Amino acid sequence: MKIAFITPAADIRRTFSYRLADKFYGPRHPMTGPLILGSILNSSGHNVVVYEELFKDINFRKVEEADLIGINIMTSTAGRGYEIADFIKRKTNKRIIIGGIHASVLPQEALEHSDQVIVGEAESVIKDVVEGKCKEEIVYAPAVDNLDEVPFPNYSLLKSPYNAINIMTSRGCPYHCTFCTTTRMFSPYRRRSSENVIKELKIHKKRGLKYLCIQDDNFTADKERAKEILDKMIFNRLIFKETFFYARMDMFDDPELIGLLQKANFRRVFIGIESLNQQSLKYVNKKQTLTNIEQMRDQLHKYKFKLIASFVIGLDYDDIDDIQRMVRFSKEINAYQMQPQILTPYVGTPIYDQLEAEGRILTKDWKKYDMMHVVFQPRNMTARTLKNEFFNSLSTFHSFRAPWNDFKNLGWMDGMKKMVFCVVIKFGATIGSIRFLARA
Ligand code: B12
Ligand code: SF4
Repeated sequence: MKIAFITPAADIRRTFSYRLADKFYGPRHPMTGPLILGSILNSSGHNVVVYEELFKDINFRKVEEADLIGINIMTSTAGRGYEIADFIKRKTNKRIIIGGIHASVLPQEALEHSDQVIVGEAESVIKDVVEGKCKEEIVYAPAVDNLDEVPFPNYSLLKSPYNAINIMTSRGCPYHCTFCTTTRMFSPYRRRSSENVIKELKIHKKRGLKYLCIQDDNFTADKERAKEILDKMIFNRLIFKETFFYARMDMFDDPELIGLLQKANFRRVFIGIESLNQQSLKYVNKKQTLTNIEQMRDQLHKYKFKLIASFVIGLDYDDIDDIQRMVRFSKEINAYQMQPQILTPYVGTPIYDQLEAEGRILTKDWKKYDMMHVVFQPRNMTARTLKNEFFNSLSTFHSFRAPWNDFKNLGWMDGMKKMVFCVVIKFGATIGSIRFLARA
């Protein structure tokens, strides 16, 4: 059977300017889900292609050649996914299956736009569903027990451009922050063996890709296992031009781990600081304190990490001062990027349940659930102020002076990249703010 998987992209991300900025900025990598499912189906004799709308417009004439179309949706892309599904159905009446993190929490909604929906990790059921042996409209798939048994994502199926590899060495995270969706989708926390990870990395290295993105929600959750993987990467010379990963700030508690991360060129790290307000940290169950944050600040200057400092803004205990403190702190620690994320209550999380019960959800237009729109009523400020502070914080952090320290600390290339990035973000934040105020 001919099968096409599509991962749709949000409207803003399909614009020419966004794609251009993405191209310049660095690693562009796909979601691994469809590449893994494609790999399973391909080995069963099906003819599979995978499209990522993020990187290039999809040629729907080609998609229509398939007998079955699989669509992968997260919340902010659900609307676009449904548009695509309805369009293909109207035009060709082809079979459509929807899956992914959003379909897994709202399967009935996804079923309005498809023939079948798979809830959860689809590896164990995809073949039976595609081959018509599993006929339920909503199929509940169990979490994969042994991740080492999952086939590697097959990048040769991908028909969209990319320049980086996305690899997941674990699924889920042992923590349970109240706003986090992945710990609910990928539960319980599971790990691949280091041998299995190295086997996959060797294949990617041979293919000559320069960028590696470790997309585990928390790569250093199990520090001993992370060290084992890093050790083996160094031993096998599996070093990439730049490796990106997500971690918690407690990674700085382990000097041996930091040493190995540096040696393996794991340079770009995304850390969820979330808030500089102790009450807010407790409210989101982050299990980290202001003292931990100060300890990280004192460690950071010793190492050459390109830190993406991520914060959730608009939490119930935060006020405007906290947002402004975030900008000052990000500058103080010389964050390579400051990423304020407007609190987004995803369905299925405790934060969503709380805000829904309090009647504070302002819209269920999923396209706005992208961490850049205010979709709930904040407690200590208006929705308008929160949105404005989001733009202001981006504009203030990305000042024209911001890259100078990076030239000094990280070198010419990263300094230049940061400079262009600052111009783009400052410009984007200014335009965004003007458009928002004009509409309000
Ligand atoms: C890689 C990634 C990206 C990449 C690439 C995305 C792309 N190409 O569209 C980048 C960095 C660009 C990105 C961007 C964004 N992302 Co993102 N991303 C991820 C990340 C880290 C890994 C995805 C992955 O490979 N997962 C591993 C595989 C195994 O899981 P999977 O792909 O979901 O597949 C499984 C199931 O979903 C299912 N399945 C998947 N596809 C299909 C298809 C069918 C037909 C079926 C039946 C089943 C099925 O089976 C698969 C195997 O088990 C996830 C976090 C995570 N842990 O998943 C966040 C995540 C998906 N992203 C998220 C968000 C919010 C965003 C942004 C909105 C961020 C922003 N502020 O702009 C944007 C939106 C981009 C867009 N497309 O418009 C959230 C989504 C939350 C939600 N509930 O919707 C997540 C969960 C991160 C988080 N911690 O909150 N992202
Ligand atoms: S530490 Fe990160 S990945 Fe883990 S639950 Fe919290 S936000 Fe989610």
